[in-house]
Amino acid sequence: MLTRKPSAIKPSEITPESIYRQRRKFMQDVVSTGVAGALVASFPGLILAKDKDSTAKLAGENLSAIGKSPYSTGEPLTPFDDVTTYNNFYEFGTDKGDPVRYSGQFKPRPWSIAIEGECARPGVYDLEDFIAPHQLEDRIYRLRCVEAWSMVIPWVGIPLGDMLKRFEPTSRARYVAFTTVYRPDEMPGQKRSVLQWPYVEGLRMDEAMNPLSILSVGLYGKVLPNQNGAPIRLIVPWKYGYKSIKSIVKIVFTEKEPPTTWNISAPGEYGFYSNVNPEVNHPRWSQRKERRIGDFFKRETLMFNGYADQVASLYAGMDLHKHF
Ligand SMILES: Nc1nc2c(c(=O)[nH]1)N[C@H]1C(S)=C(S)[C@@H](COP(=O)(O)O)O[C@H]1N2
Ligand SMILES: [Mo]
Repeated sequence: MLTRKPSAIKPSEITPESIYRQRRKFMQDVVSTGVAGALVASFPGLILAKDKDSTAKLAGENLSAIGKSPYSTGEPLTPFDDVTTYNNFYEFGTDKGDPVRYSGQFKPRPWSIAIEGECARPGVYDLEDFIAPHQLEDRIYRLRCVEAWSMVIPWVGIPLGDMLKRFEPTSRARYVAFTTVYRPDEMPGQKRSVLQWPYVEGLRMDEAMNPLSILSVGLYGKVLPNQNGAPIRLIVPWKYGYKSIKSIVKIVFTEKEPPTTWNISAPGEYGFYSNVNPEVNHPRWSQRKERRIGDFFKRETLMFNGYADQVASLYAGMDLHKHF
C-alpha cells in the first residue's frame, strides 16, 4: 500500500488533548441522550416494520446511537477531524487527503443493496429496509491499518450477523462476499487502474457472525461522511483496516472463499484472513508496532488488535503464518 511516513504527519493534523476531551464529552452526550428504544429482538418477516420517519432519520445529519456496547473500548477517541480527513478510500485517490477532497460529488442516497447467493431471501433492498434507526448502536473500536497507524473511532451501526440471518443463509453458505459500488463518474480514483474495480472483500461465515462484526452507517453520532464509506460499510475490528469495505452495494453468500481486492493486487502481502498479528510481518515492514494517530510514541500492536478474547477461538488450530 502507498504509505506516508508517520514523521510526515503535520502537527496541524494532531488535535490537542483538550479538544479530544471536549469531543469525548460531546460523544458521551450523544450516546446518553439517545432514545432508549427497545431493540427489536425478532423480525416477523425480513423487512422491518418500516418506521415512517426512518428515511428522514437516516438521511439527516444526526443519528442517535442507542445504548453503549460492552464491546466498546474506553480509550480516548481519535479526533473527528483526523477520522474524516486521513482516510484510505482508493476510489477517490491514493493519498490520505484525497477521499475528503474528492468525494463531494458522491451520492450516497438513495441506496440499495443486492443480496445474492446461498440464502432463502435474495433480492434488492433499500438501505432503509436494512436498517431502522432504533436498531443503531454505538461501537467504539480500534481500527488498525496495515500501514501501522491506528485510530479509535466511535462508529454507529448494527451487528452484521443479525442482519445476515434475516436473509436465511443456507447450509452451503460458508463465506460472505461484499462489493463496493462502481461509479467512475462520482469516484475519480476508479478511472485509474491502481486496483481492480469494484473493490471486493469477504469473510468466513463464522467471522461475519461474530458479534464484533458490524455494518456501520455513522460515526461520532452523525451519518457516515462520504470519505468514510457512506452510506454503509463493514467494520471488522480484529482485522487490518482494508477488510472493512466501504460503500457496499452487494452481499453474496458463497460456498467458496471469495476473492479480495488487496489479495488480487499483491497476494504475497495481503492474505484472505488479514488478522492483526504482530507475529506475522508484512513482507515490506514489521507489524509489531503501530502509531495511534495523535500520539507521538508508537505502541505495541496487540494480537487480533486486542480482541483476542472474542475471536481467537475462530482460528484455533490454524497456522496463522500460512493463513495470514
Ligand atoms: N471500497 C474501499 N473500501 C476500503 C478501502 C478502499 O480503498 N476502498 N480502504 C480500506 C483501508 S486500507 C482502510 S485502512 C479503511 C479506512 O477506513 P477509514 O478511512 O474510514 O478510516 O477502509 C478500508 N475500506
Ligand atoms: Mo488500511
